[in-house]
Amino acid sequence: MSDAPVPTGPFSVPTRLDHVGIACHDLGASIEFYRRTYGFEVEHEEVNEEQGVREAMLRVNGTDDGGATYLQLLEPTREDSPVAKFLARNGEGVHHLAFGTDDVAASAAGIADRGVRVLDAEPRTGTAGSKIVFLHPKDCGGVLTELVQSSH
Ligand code: MC0
Repeated sequence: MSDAPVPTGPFSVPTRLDHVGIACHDLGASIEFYRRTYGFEVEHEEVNEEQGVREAMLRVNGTDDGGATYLQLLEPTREDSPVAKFLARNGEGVHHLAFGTDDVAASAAGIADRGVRVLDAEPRTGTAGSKIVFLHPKDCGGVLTELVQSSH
């Protein structure tokens, strides 16, 4: 066990699981799998050119006040994107986890202080106008991790 203190305030601690990102080759087929198998419906779809993805958010539980949890299905829009590289290397599957926070910049700064590489110097735009940063998977036990601040 480490003697390092468990992070608490004033550091802005992530408070919930926002989504699980899943890489897929065919967004339509993947949406259909989750609809047919579990009854999950698409709440939102968009293309994020900066990240090189076409994506669908399927709500698993929660409400519309920023406290919901989603599956995020991700199909690459170009070959040099992170999701295309991931698919070429691993095939379809879980790509990242995203934790929700009220203040993504403050959470990222607190986590950087704990020795984890933050991949984005400034928050970028994520799903539905959210603010996001990614943490390096090699500093997070092999899990690509995102911090997300909902737009609402
Ligand atoms: C790569 N690695 C992963 C991984 N991607 N490990 C776990 N999960 C992943 N998803 C590992 C590789 O296996 C490799 O390990 C090492 O990291 C370097 O990978 P690379 O692809 O060769 O190298 P990089 O450095 O070019 O890219 C990796 C990195 C990148 C994580 C830094 O993919 C990145 O910046 N990702 C953040 C942005 C992103 O993923 N956007 C797409 C989702 P070995 O052991 O072989 O060295 S966008 C999104 O999700 C938005 C829309 C949203 O939520 O709103």
